[in-house]
Amino acid sequence: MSFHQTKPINVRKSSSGAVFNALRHLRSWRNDMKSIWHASVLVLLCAAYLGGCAETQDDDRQSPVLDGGKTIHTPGAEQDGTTVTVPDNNPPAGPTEQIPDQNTPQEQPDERDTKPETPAPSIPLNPKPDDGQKPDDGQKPDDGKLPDDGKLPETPVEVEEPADDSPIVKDVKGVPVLPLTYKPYTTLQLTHRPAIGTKSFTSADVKTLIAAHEFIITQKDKYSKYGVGVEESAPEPWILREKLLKASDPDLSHKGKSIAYFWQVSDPQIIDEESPCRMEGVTYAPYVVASAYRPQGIYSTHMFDLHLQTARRISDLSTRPFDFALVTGDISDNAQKNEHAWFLRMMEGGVLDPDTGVDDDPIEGPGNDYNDPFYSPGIGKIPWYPAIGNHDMLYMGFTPWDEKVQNACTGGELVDLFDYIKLVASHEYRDGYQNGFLDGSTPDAELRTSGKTPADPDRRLLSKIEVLKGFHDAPGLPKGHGLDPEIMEKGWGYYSVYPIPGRPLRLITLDTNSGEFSEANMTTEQFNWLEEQIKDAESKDELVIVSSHHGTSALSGTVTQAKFQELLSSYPGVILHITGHGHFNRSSVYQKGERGYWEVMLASVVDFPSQTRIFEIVHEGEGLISIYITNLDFNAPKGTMADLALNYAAVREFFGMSKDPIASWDAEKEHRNLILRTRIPEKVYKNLEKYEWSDVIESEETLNKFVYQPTVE
Ligand SMILES: [Ca+2]
Ligand SMILES: [Ca+2]
Ligand SMILES: [Ca+2]
Repeated sequence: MSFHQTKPINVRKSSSGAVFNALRHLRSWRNDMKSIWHASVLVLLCAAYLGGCAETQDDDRQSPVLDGGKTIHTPGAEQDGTTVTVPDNNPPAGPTEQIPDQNTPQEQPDERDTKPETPAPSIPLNPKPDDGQKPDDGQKPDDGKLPDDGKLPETPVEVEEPADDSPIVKDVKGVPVLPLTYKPYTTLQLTHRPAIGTKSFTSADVKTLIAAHEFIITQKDKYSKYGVGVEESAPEPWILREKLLKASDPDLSHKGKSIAYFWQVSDPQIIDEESPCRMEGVTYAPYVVASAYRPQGIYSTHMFDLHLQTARRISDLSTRPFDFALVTGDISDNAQKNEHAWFLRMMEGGVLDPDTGVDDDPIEGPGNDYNDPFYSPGIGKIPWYPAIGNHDMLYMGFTPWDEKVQNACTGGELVDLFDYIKLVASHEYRDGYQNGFLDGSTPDAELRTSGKTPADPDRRLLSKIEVLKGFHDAPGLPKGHGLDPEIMEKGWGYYSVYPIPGRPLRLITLDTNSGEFSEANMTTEQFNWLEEQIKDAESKDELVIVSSHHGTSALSGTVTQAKFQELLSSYPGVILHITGHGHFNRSSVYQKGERGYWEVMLASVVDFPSQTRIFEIVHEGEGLISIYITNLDFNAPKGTMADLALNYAAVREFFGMSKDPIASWDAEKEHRNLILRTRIPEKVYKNLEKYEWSDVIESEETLNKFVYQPTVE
């Protein structure tokens, strides 16, 4: 293997406590822009590469978004959960209002807190010797095997603990399985932080080189020299958030019952880097839009597979497996048939060859480069429920496609599709921008902005209905994955299910795609359906969680953000809205009087910090609910391709994705590992009490008890 290994280095701690202020950065961003046209291109790339701008822009990522592809407007005040920032078109809530109108759930300033927020104590609900080991009862409730396909390996493989943390190397019938670390860990044990600089080059030196374009993002051979990548960092204990409680609420009864234990993964954006209709060429444009290029993109399948393996191992090691999994959209980067197929193959389990066009082996031999086949163990028997995202159905996630785009994607000529984007096509600087792709025959996947590439009919872009049917017909559990054929026939992917059969917990999955641009929209028809679902749940005293690809802040159109939030909070059995799309972690609360719920957004798989998360809903007794949220980094041994991908993902943050990636990452800690508290009505918890639930709180008893020794250099 010829990896440019980025070694962990010591980085001076950046000033912590950076206050998010979207508006301030928006203004500075405006000042920095050299032309409206340049802004337009950034906009397109933002949409194309991030899943959309409004939701992707945190404090450091502000840029405008296209409105219906025609005009430019500033994004809504993004939910950063720390400071309420309000752009001009969204006046701030009046002092007497409790609902920030048009502003997605924002955590209110501390003075509104009814209870102080403190690091969550570890609650020993079922005290047992804390030896960091799971009881070895040899009784795995789920061996993770699918019933009859015979494809899956024995899991987990029992191996002797190695002296060091060398990876478990396995293969299935000669096809390599991407290795995991010997021991599992969550971010309660270990995190990865962006790093820049070495003894020879300070972080300031390297930033100067980047600003002067003397160090550009495609120069992978310089990453190690300049010390850009990740370093191992401190564990992150849960932060307790009790904004929805009243001071009069009783304390924990310590009689917790685990109602639901599930995994969320979002925005893997599986990439066929050899596809000729990609936009990597803009990296070399006059203004060097470095974010158009993802150095980690060639490893997108590795990143997703490692996340899948990491989560599944934890499920297997828990007292009970995950009840279900949520896949909150953007499973492909460009809606291509092969990208979808790779995702579905990894979910199912089996051999995956992430190569397209002609068969390449850029580094001779198996299992040593991004285009080599590998064996994915799959998600096993964990039932999974998808929410469709904009990248699953639009060209590069931001615009409907036509025959011209389709032909460009499946053809062998590099066709410059910037001509196709009207906003850009006529501008004087147009010639500097072009499509580009990565050469899958070269060890470092070199960027090509001209010439031909071997064509591949599997690069065909899928229609929305094809994507929905792909989810519906995918193997694994449950049959149909929740999708409602009747609603699908109308072109929509929303549905409502009981994810734990026979239990009064309802999952409502929304289809927030406008179909016209990257941002969200909701038809009146879907809104009315949602209202019916919520009323039905209320009549049956059920607990409700909502999932969707887009967060509320991305919602525009007839169904306003306020109207949507008002509906979700109309029934206090709705406790949680789970989203993706933004490529960062955020938490916010919507509160109106006695009512309210939490909205939580998960980072993406494809971009730094590349995390998934485990939720656990615990009924603490008497209607008090704790929602445990624990983020996962994929457990990749050092030096493996997935580990390299995480380093590369962090590198990209230093090339224009964030003004200060380290400070942003530190600040985001407030939205990663959390315990969210809320209350549910008496009739709902009395209903829950009619059923038997596990009294093992997996977050406490399993996740918090992993023992992982960080690598000592
Ligand atoms: Ca490939
Ligand atoms: Ca190829
Ligand atoms: Ca190879």
